[in-house]
Amino acid sequence: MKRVITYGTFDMLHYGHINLLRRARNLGDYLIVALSTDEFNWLSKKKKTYFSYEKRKQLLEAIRYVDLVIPENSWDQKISDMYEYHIDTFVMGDDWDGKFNFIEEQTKTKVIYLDRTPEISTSRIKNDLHKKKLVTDIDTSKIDVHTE
Ligand code: C2G
Repeated sequence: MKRVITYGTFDMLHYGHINLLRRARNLGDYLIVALSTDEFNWLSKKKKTYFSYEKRKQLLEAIRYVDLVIPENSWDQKISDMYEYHIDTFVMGDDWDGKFNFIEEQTKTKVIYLDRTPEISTSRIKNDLHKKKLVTDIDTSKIDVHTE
């Protein structure tokens, strides 16, 4: 069984995350997501998430590509994770390109960076919602809404 792992915050889950998770899962037979805890997000990424760790975990566990969700508590857990979970392939979006090559140098785990999905991000969603920019490619005047 080929085991794959990826790490992230996955706040306000969107299709960019799903694209990443689907491609990561397709690189093996079993996908683990190391999900950043609320404390790690705040202390190490200065990020405050909309959804708590428990809610983000619940969302990820509902995705067909995800087999196991574990906590990411520290930048420094990756090497031990590779051994503890017998990981064959480590996957991240290419906004992290090169940042985790040390994993391939120090373990038997292969490191792969996948293209990020353009134009979508959690911060973009927050900004657009703030500016009330909702779905623009539907001409609502053409929608024939039946009132029940
Ligand atoms: N991603 C993507 N396309 C997007 C947005 C995100 O492919 N449009 C990918 C990112 O490259 C990352 C994953 O989805 O691989 C999760 O993204 P974030 O939740 O933003 O994760 P990040 O804050 O980058 O945390 O130790 C690693 C960190 O925990 C990564």
